Amino acid sequence: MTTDRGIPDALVSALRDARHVCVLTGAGVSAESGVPTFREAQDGLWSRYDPQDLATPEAFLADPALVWRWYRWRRELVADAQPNPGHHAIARSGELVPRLSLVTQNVDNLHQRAGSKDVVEFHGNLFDDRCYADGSRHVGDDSLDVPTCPDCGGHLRPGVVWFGEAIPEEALNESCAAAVDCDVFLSVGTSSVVYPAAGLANLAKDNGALVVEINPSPTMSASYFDIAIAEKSGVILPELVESLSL
Ligand code: BV8
Repeated sequence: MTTDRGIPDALVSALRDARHVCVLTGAGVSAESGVPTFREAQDGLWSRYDPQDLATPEAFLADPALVWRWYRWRRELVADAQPNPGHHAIARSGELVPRLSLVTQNVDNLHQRAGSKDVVEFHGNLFDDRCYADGSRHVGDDSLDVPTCPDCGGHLRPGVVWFGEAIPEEALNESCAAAVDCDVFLSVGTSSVVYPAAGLANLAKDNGALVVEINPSPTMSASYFDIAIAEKSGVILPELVESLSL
C-alpha cells in the first residue's frame, strides 16, 4: 500500500510512532543544490582527477598546492549553492518527531544553512582549516596558496576526513548511538560505499529499526533496506514531511 504521494503507508505510520528518527545523508542530498556528488565526474580542470585519489593524506603530502586548490574550487562551488527543499524538509522534520539525529557525510554546510541543529559532521567540514602538523583548528582561509599555521608554520589543510583517516571520535560515537537507539533510519542520497558511514544502516537494522533508502538510483544495498524509495530527496522528503504534518 502507498499513500497518494507514493510514500508507503508503513513508513508514514512508523515515522508517526517513532520516538527517535536517525537520518544519514550523502552527497545526493546536495545534488539539487547544484553541488556535484562525490563520485560524479568532475568538470573542467579537475575532470582528470578521481576525488577518491585527491581526498587522501598521501595526495596532500605529495602535492599540497594541488589538493589545496581542489578544495578551494569546491568551497567556491558550495558557497554559491543554496539549500534545497530536501535540506529544508530535514530541518523541518526536527520539529515533527520527538527526537531527530542528523548524521551527514557531506562537508558542504548546507544542512546547517537550512536550519538543521546539532548536525553530526561525519566527514568534517569543507570550510574549516586544520594544521596538518599540530592538528590545531583555524578559520577557513581562501588564499590561492596553501596557508601556513600561525602557531607552528606547518601547512594548513581542509578540516575534512580523508580516506584512510579515522572518523572524529565524538562524531562516530554519537552516530553509532543514534543508529542503535533509533526506531526509523533514513539513508538519503548516498551510494553506501564509504565505511564506516555505510555501516550505520546495518547497526540500525540489527537493533530493530525500520531502515529506508531514498535514492533515485537504487544502490547495491537497496535490497538490504526494508523500504527503498527511488526518488530524489528534494521531491520525496517534502512529501514525507507533509504526510507527517497532516
Ligand atoms: C576509515 C570527506 C579507518 C573528504 C569523504 C582501503 C584502504 C584504506 C581505507 C579503506 C580501504 N577500504 C575501505 C576503506 C575504508 C574507507 C572506504 O570506505 N573506502 C571506500 C571507498 C571503499 N573509509 C575510510 O577511509 C574512512 N576512514 O576507514 O578509517 C581508520 C580507523 C582508525 C585509524 C585510522 C583509520 C574515511 C572515509 C571518509 C572519506 N572522506 N569525504 C571530501 O569530501 O573531500 S567520503 C566522500 O564519500 C564524501 O564525504 C561523500 O559524502 C562520501 C560518500 O559518498 P556519497 O555521499 O554516497 O556520494 P556518492 O557520490 O558516492 O553518491 C551520491 C548518491 O546520491 C548516488 O547514489 C546518487 O544516486 C544519489 N543521488 C543523486 N542525486 C540525488 C541522489 N539521491 C537523492 N536525491 C538526489 N537528487
